[in-house]
Amino acid sequence: MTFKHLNFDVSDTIGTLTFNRPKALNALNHELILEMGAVLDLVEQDQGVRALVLTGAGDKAFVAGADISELTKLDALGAKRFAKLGHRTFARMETLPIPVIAAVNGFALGGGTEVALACDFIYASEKAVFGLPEITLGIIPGFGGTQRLARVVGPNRAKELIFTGKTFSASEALTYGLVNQVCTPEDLMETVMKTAKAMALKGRVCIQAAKESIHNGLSVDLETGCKIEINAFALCMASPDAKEGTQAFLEKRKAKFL
Ligand code: CO8
Repeated sequence: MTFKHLNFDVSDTIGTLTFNRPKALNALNHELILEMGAVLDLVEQDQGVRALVLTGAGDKAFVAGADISELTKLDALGAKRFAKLGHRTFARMETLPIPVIAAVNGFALGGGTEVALACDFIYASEKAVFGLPEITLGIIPGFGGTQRLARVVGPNRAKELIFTGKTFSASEALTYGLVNQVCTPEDLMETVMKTAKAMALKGRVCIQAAKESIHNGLSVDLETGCKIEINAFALCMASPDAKEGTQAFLEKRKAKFL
């Protein structure tokens, strides 16, 4: 399948979605978000894809936000529809049964930081620039930024960043806990792929169970979260992953998961 505003390819079980609107620094327009949904459909249907990586084409931007020229044409109801489309699409990455990693290679502003926040975790190039500058445009983050940023970096830091709209570097993002690892621009994709491949070799059921437990546990109290974990653990024990993993340990060999 070919797309107008992004590239998608699968290599060695890792899918890579590359935002590709170089003239607009990969800004997210309506069509691009629909294409992103189509990629998520493909990934969901293809058991051979074991991890998904999101990055930006070129060396300048990951995603420079929602497309501002499109935003200016929206009335309140149009804005609501567009915001809902973004929310629906980004939320699907959280429920995808495989790891989703953002490889942030440049500007990740507004919707760019928001799409990265909806991934399971972020690796960034030293050149990456993050920020939720919507306030400077007279709006607020509308693709989940007020919610996910506050959950990841805490409400006080999120308020500082959202109220000022200031940009911040990859190393600052690392200290905030927004980014897991900072790499040189040359090493970014190789480092991300190495991590993605390590995860792709793990059992499908355990990865899904761990992701669901963490994600679903975050919106409930600890006791309910622990119950979610107990059920997910039981599901793992009934899966071929647990049989293979434990047997391989006893036989002193490396596990080979399906
Ligand atoms: N939308 C549309 N076009 C963009 C965007 C964008 N977000 N960002 C950059 N571009 C375009 C520029 O207009 C320019 O086009 P042209 O060459 O035709 O003039 C081209 O990309 C290159 O950009 P610059 O010349 O500005 O490049 P610089 O290196 O000088 O600056 C920056 C790079 C700092 C990234 C600068 O382009 C910039 O500030 N961009 C806007 C960043 C921003 O404010 N992002 C937030 C957007 S709002 C948002 O994301 C809301 C999300 C929630 C939506 C909810 C739905 C309702």
